[in-house]
Amino acid sequence: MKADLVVTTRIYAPTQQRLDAEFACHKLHEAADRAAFLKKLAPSVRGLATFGPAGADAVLMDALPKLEIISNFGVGVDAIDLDAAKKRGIIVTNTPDVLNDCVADTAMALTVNVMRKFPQAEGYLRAGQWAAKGAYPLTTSLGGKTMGVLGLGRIGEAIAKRAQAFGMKIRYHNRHKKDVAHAYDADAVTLAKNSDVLMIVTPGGAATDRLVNAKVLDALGPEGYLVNIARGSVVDEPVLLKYLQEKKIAGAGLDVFADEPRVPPAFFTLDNAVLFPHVGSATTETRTAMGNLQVDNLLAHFAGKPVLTRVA
Ligand code: 8YV
Repeated sequence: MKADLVVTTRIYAPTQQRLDAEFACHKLHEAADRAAFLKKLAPSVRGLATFGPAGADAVLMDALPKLEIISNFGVGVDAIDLDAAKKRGIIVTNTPDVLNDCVADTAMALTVNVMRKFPQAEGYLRAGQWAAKGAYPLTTSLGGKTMGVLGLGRIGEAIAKRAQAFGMKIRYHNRHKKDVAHAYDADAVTLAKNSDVLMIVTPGGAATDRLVNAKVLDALGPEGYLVNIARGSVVDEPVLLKYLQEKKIAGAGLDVFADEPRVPPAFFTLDNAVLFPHVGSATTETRTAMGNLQVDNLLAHFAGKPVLTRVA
């Protein structure tokens, strides 16, 4: 008999197909009466599959007292109450590493696009302005500039490697200095001051909430660019919007926002921002690998084996 599994939200279809083949899936997002749905499943459900922003809170964990494992699709687990899971002895897994390259590619795409203004240059051509007005205005080179990586983890390292291939110098800030060749700055303000591009790669959650605030953006200054592929919560978004409007920083490349998928419309009118709809890991290959890891973690647990990628 297949084990019961609660699925919190709509997930990548091939992953859902694999889950359906292995488990008796119960879709919380399709339940007309959430409380009744959970009450019925409470005696039997030992596993839960969730997806990035849907997460899992303490109320949901309490509703499923037999829960042993929460398997997340995504590396970021800021929407899962990790303290609540720990208290209840629930294992939490995520999908690290398999997305590093794609997210790092996205980080570089934002960096190149915001500094070289390629989306605007293409718009200029498409609007017939090249012939009408002449060459597109000059932009800013990446080579020789310094990228400050805020959060030099596995994704940060993949971004640093790419930025170096573009001729950029790398600095970083982490809570603890790492054994790496890059220059270290003791805090986010100093890193921003020493960088032309501040690249946000930290996890989300309470520890990094609005870490990039007015002080950090002041340190980045009017020639500096901000790129965020981490979580919108890491930036004070209203302050960032104001700084972009008032040209207190040169520009921003953003893949993530504070209240996705709702992006404050004032961002849409900015000509110094490049905006992506959280597509960092959004390729068929990477999403397939993430989904497979999510399912494999559940299968390992239900086979009585250690999970593959447990969140510390
Ligand atoms: C996903 C991400 O798009 O892995 C993450 O933490 O932010 C992205 O790769 C998101 O988690 C949706 O699951």
